Amino acid sequence: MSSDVAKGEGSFEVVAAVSALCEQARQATAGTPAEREAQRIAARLQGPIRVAIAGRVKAGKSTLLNALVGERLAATDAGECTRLVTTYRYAPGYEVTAELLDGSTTELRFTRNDGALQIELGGLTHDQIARLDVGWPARVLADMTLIDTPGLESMVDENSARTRAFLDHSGTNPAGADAVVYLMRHLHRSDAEFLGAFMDRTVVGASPVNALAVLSRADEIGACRPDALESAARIATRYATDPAVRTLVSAVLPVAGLLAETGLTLTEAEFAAIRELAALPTAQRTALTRSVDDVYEPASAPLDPAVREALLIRFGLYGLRRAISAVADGEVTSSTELSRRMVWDSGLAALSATIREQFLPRARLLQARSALVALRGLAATIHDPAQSASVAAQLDRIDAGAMEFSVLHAAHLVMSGAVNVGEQGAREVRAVLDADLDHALGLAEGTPDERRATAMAGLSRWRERASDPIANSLARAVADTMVRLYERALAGMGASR
Ligand SMILES: Nc1nc2c(ncn2[C@@H]2O[C@H](COP(=O)(O)OP(=O)(O)OP(=O)(O)O)[C@@H](O)[C@H]2O)c(=O)[nH]1
Ligand SMILES: [Mg+2]
Repeated sequence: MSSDVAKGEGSFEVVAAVSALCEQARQATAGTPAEREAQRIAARLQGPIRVAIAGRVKAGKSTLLNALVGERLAATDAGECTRLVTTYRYAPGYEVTAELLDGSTTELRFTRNDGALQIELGGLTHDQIARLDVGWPARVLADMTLIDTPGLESMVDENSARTRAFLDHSGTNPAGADAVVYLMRHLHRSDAEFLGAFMDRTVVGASPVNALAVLSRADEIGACRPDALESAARIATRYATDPAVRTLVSAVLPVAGLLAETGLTLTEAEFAAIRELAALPTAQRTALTRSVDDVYEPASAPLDPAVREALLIRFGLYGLRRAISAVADGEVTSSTELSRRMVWDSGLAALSATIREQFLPRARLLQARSALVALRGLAATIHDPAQSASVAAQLDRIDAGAMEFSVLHAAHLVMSGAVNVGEQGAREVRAVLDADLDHALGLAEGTPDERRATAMAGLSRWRERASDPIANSLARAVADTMVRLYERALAGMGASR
């Protein structure tokens, strides 16, 4: 085994095997409607990782997506587009297409209104459209395709059904996403339960290896008080240790998506308006932003009420107060500085970093797994029984034999808390998921004898666990995987001597 076989970018063996199987499935379905699905699976395996943004209605999903991209692409109003799954992927130019329920696609016209993308459905209604696809030359999208999903209202309503169908990782429904960012708005018990139900019932493949949670609209916590973001951070930390949450996601990060979105798309006109409000006497500006109603109060400020309303929509009450006082106190003196301040406050940087650290190194592996699940669905639809059986048999072979999937499975068991291997053991398992094997196992440095001794020590540690009579089968599976990794590393050392 090459030393980087368990690493995301290095998972060539399993990706190559799955790619070859995609091609076989394509040939077996040539000329049938399923051929397109085979092509789609193959294309997804090659493209960037697909990250879905999911959560309840109005959790702030579209706003957060815009913040991640740095442009106002996803609709945050009440229009029809919020009810559709929309994929935002990198393209050298600008293009918007609708995939209809009958499988055909049609190009859609779009405009930009005050910087916000507006898609014209051209007479189509949302119930004719399976999903929208937006190609856009935004840098972030070169690394990951982002997918906005309709809000989950309940586990039964139609919009939720679309989201669930899209994310479903089981049965015949090929999963549309390789990883999920799940937004929770408030820390009501029901949100944790909802997260559990959502993950259990709809994203069977989701686990701490490919799911993060965001405590969204963090600025609104505690009625937008000045310490809202600090409270949000504390609550998110507490939430992350809740067993019901920890088994499903690897982290809970507080983010005020609106602050980030507006910060990244701030206009000079908006800054000028903020500056005008900041110039008011202290008592007057405090009174102006005491509540949402006060902002709307026609006689209360120099600006046109429509401008104040627009500011409220763009900044939120917390953001408006914060921006006005930052300018009034001289903390920021230009639109660039205000923009930077808002993005900093929002918590976006930590989320972006976590997505990059946790999803990107595993991207190829997660994609290979998604493709495998999708191929399983496709195999069942291949008419020629011999071909269908051949594809299915190869799927089984890859599934059971690929070391990479064993590593992914072990990481899932450890990170979700299903198996306890101690802190050091857990670090080791997580490391082999993301780093090249020698680095992950501490075998990259030292003399050959030292490296061999380290590997032998690791091997005996995990062998002991693997043969522990009181360990359950899951714990043994994790230990067996680690034993195999150390054995291979040792075999590699033998060969290089
Ligand atoms: N104060 C504040 N408001 C936010 C934040 N994020 C979103 N909002 C507001 O919440 C409302 C819903 O935001 P969206 O981003 O459309 O939420 P969504 O989850 O995509 O909503 P649906 O797609 O309709 O389920 C909008 O009015 C946003 O401006 C935030 O971080 N802070
Ligand atoms: Mg939305």
